[in-house]
Amino acid sequence: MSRMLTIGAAQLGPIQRHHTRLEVVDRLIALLHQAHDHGVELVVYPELALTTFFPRWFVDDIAEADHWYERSMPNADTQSLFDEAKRLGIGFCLGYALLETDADGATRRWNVQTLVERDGSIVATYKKTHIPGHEHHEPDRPFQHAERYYFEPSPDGFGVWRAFGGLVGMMICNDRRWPESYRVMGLQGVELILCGYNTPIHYVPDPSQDILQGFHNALVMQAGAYQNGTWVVGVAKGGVEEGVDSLGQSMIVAPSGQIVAQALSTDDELVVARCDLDWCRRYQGTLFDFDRYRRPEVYTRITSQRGAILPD
Ligand code: CDT
Repeated sequence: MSRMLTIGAAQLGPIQRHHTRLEVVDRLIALLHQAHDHGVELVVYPELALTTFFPRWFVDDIAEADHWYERSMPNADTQSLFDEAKRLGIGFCLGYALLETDADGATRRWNVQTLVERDGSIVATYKKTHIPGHEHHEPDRPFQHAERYYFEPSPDGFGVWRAFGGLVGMMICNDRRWPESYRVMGLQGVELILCGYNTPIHYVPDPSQDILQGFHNALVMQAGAYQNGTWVVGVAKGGVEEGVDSLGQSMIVAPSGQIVAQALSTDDELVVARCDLDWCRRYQGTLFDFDRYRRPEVYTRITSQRGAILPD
């Protein structure tokens, strides 16, 4: 048996502050056309794929940052991407910042990815769960990573949806470093996890990690794929954006944990792989037969506590 899906990881190079949404959407559509030439059925774009990674700057009045957020999806700036993808019969996953007003009139700010099927219908919008970085201005840093100021952590957790002939989940950037992200989706039978990221090479709290950024990126996605018997597609916005160098190395990882395709550059680059969703069964039905081998009764700490509690 095989359920083949041809997937394109559509890495982006930097988006500078002065680049308009329409300029960026032109780049997304150029990658979509490359994808079409390769028979791709699903294109995955990075986290915050419509703008520069604005959490690197702090503004005292958060309303001054509202222009970085979308109010709806699709919207006037992105409609051409939706139209062209539908015309070509290609689905896609797009990361962006979303500003919502809730029923009480409160403003809610999210870091999201929307998954769109080949017929143009929206499958789901996933909101980022693990929000890294800091809440307040830290003037001694060479650049900020104030995601915790700009985005709320989603209360929804990790869903899995029937789409593209399989079971598809999403996560965003820092989510990929947490084994729980993959496992919660694994427990819903996930076969394909889509993940956009923006990962600065320089990790300010501990620069000894800088040289390991590529290793850690591959390590977590390969482990997450293997331990849950799922495909994982990780897609970067890389290169030097407003003076901050970010990791490329977009990759498509098989349920075996093997990298089957990887970006060579830190620019706009399409990486393609033919992914057999039935390959997941080899792992989910054997070594990682969860129902047979997992021991949830001894894992209660996973959900009952957050930080480590040391023994006496
Ligand atoms: N965008 C995002 O989540 N980036 C983080 C950077 C490290 S935390 C400052 C990441 O996990 O790649």
